[in-house]
Amino acid sequence: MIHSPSLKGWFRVVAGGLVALSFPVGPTLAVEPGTPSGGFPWNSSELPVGLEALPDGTLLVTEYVTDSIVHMTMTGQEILDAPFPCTPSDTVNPESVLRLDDLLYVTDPEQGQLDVYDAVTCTYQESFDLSTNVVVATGITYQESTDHLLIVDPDFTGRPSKFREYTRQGTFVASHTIGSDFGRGVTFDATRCSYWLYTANNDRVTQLDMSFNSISFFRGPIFWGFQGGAGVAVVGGRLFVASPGSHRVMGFDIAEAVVQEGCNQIFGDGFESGDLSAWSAAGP
Ligand SMILES: [Ca+2]
Repeated sequence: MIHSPSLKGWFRVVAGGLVALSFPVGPTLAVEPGTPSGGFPWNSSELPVGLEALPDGTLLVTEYVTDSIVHMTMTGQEILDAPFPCTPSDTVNPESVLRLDDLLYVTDPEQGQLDVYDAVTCTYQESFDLSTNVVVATGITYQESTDHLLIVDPDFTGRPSKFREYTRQGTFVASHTIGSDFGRGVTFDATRCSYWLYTANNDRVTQLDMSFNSISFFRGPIFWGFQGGAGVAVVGGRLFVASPGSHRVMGFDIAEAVVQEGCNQIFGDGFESGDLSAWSAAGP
């Protein structure tokens, strides 16, 4: 048995000749997770910070300077017929944004709040006080299995960084340790049943399982020559990371990233409420 790279197949020497045993189906297309792919420059003097992927594959982006939220395509073209840009009136510096149903949740680290707005009109609804349980609110995402919010808290007081878990009504539930690095942007990736977390001190994009354990990582925008990283969002097989200092949103290929188990089974069994205990009792 010999392998011939030039012929891209396996052969056996038979009676002095070569007989093909098998050929790969098509060319090898696997791309290492974390390979730059797509992305776009930010076409203004604004600094893109928070990213949120909407179901139609467009992005909400929070901007420093004017502190607005804009609505973009994956190529960076603003969607002019949507009711954006939105200027979240109760937020000093909108760090990250999450859209759930008809609401926008915007972290407001300056005021120690999570501000809630109407997702269509941008009208202010209410604020949840985070100061009791969160030192600094950076990223935010949504945990489908529990119907809860997860807020990244890098802490900065010498203790490990945490996810702070809240209900959608703003009630604190629990803290989950996610390590000693400076956590910033985060997103839940339903396709891979994982979280993706950008940590600013080491410029890493880390994939976490549903128990918040690190399972893989790749290098972020700084490694590729850009200045800083912040929010993250997943659209299909691509993960975007905002690089505020370079006025850019970078894209990374994650099509070959590990797919964790646990999410599809839950929803496939009809427990859309995410009742994990019910699922465990019933079995897959
Ligand atoms: Ca506020």
